[in-house]
Amino acid sequence: KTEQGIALVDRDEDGVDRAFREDVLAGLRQRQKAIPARWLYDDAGSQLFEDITELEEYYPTRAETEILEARSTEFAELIGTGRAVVEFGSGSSVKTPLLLRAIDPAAYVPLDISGDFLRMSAAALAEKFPALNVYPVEADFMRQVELPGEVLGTKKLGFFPGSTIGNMVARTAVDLLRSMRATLGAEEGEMPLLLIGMDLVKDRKVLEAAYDDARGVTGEFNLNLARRINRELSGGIPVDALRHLARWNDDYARIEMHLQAVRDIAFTVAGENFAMSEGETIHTENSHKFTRRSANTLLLAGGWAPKKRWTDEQGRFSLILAEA
Ligand code: AVJ
Repeated sequence: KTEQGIALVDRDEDGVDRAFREDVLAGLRQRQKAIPARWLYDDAGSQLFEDITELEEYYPTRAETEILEARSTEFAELIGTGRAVVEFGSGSSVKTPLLLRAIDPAAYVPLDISGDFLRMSAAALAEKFPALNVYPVEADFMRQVELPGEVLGTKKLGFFPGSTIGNMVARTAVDLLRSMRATLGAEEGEMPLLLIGMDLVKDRKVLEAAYDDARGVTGEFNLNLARRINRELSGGIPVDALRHLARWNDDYARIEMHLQAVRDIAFTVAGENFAMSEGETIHTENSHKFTRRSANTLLLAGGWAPKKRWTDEQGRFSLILAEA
């Protein structure tokens, strides 16, 4: 059964997400304009990302799905049954069922900032697993989240697939990993587990193609952020004057997405004036790639001890089981 989600997003009298407005305004005031990647995922952005996962060039979803399909017996052995699966982000129609079928959990709790998308995917999942208790929670999981009373006292498995952790700089990723520990009851001595996907460093051409596909879907995903700002923050960004840019930053081991001005532009957002000269960019996303060691180091810094690691056949992507 599907319980009503709990709305925890802070909106002002006009329904504007306060955190979104503050992040956008602060980001546009910087010399290198930058907006945190999580704002790419409104309902339209989440849908576009689902489209990205089906692209030929975008290998991470297929690679991670391959691991989930191949290792179900090992998951059952190492994780066991009867846990409450807490997914950080509302589940995809492909990956989450693979995990749930492997470990037969007591409950499934998807956490997502995007309420409509959350309820849609939770409903689809509840239909696939009629006997499973599904408790969607609309929340920003960067902070500690209070889980529904129904799963208190049940051992937790956190599930954070997709290498979403790669969207964060190390400092933020560590904060998130620690919040997850708290959300999952580590401080109450519950010894939660975490199953986390982390994409791996590889050939630059493969990486850049994955984030700049021939059909331009990733470009639409990136430009949707500008459209969202115009829609939700009474913005006047001339979207036609921006182009999608994806490039590998070798020093930081990450793919960066930017929106680049193709001419000088001036616009307002939420009543504030901004300008960009030709060639200037808004940095919209980082997608960090890991090595075995850098992945382990990050997890340890966040309070998680890696226990087991799997990769796909081609060694492109890793899935790591860690314990608090
Ligand atoms: C959702 C973070 C896994 O970084 O690969 C895909 C987002 N951005 N194409 C990624 C994304 C552009 C994606 N994650």
